[in-house]
Amino acid sequence: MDSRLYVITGSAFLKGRKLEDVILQAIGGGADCIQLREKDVSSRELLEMAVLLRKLTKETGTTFIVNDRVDIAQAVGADGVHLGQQDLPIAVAREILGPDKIIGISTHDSKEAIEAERSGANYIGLGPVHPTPTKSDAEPAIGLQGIREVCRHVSIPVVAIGGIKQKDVEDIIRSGASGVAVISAVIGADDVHAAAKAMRDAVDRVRKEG
Ligand code: TZP
Ligand code: MG
Repeated sequence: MDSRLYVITGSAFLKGRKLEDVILQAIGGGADCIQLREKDVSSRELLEMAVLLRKLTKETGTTFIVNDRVDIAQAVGADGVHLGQQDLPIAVAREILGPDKIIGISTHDSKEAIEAERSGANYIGLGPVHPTPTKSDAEPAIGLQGIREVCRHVSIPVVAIGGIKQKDVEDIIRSGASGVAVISAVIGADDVHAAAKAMRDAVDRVRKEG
């Protein structure tokens, strides 16, 4: 699970556009992983969105992850699930999904990151890197220093998240993250394809440096 540009849904940023159009533009620009994350919809609506995104991601060879909901990930044959510190434990999700699915978990510091790796997570989300209005209950920002610190302690991929704009991407990857996860910078962009491409190109540039 070595995602370079991990794009997370956020219906609040669609501005009247269709989710499938926006996601296809993001994938076209270079998003290699899509996460379905919607906090304010019913289980039925979430399932419908998951079915749609599973279809699009399968057709485009893109990894598909469902936030929080192991049941919905399993029901639609998603590639994996993304858990928070207060969601099901990794061991329980692993028991349900089996050894081949991707399990990621949100982390904020080295202690959580080390525990995630020890528990068998395939990757960690790490952040927020910068303050972000997108997640109202986000923890304090960790900055590039926080990324460097955590990356010294784990060997699973570290996907940085939180308030990330295009101009931040190169420094984040140079600090040791393997990729960046974004909501507003891509989903909320006027030109979604161009925004995704600029971020993906920035990741690729730095990773080519070595
Ligand atoms: N987890 C930590 S920050 C965040 C999540 C889901 C929000 C990321 O959204 P944005 O718009 O890219 O800051
Ligand atoms: Mg969660």
